[in-house]
Amino acid sequence: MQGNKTFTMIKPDGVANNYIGAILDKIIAAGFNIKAMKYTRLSRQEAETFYAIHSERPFFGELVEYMSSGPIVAAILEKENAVEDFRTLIGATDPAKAAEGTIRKMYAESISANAVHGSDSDENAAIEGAFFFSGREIF
Ligand code: IDP
Ligand code: MG
Repeated sequence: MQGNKTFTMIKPDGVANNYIGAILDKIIAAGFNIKAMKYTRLSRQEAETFYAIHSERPFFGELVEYMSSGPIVAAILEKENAVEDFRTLIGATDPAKAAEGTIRKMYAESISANAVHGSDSDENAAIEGAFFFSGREIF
């Protein structure tokens, strides 16, 4: 059975370019409910932990540096088939390859600074949500 929750971040470029409102509008218009949300910033060490799965990839250093470079918005979202539908809404990792109308196509700067994160599985959605939120912050 597909889960009904996913985890997202509006990444430092999305926040710095003042796209928080526009991105949240698209998320809500697509039928997602916000179950938890916070404006925060990752330390270097927290970014390393969050992206540990990518630690062997050549872009890991760049990714950690970038994700800790400024504030982000973290959120847990709810919708039927949330993980898959949210990945469709955000589009491909590289905005140059993302479909028209997707969040990354509209708001991302580059393959690294690509505006939003979206969990890739129900299991990772649960892990990533728990990284930022405790039970009493989730509605
Ligand atoms: P995803 O965010 O679409 O799931 P992943 O492959 O899981 O993409 O990569 C995680 C993040 O690492 C991407 O969102 C992007 O910020 C960064 N990233 C991925 N590939 C590259 C790359 O080739 N160069 C620089 N950064 C990258
Ligand atoms: Mg990923």
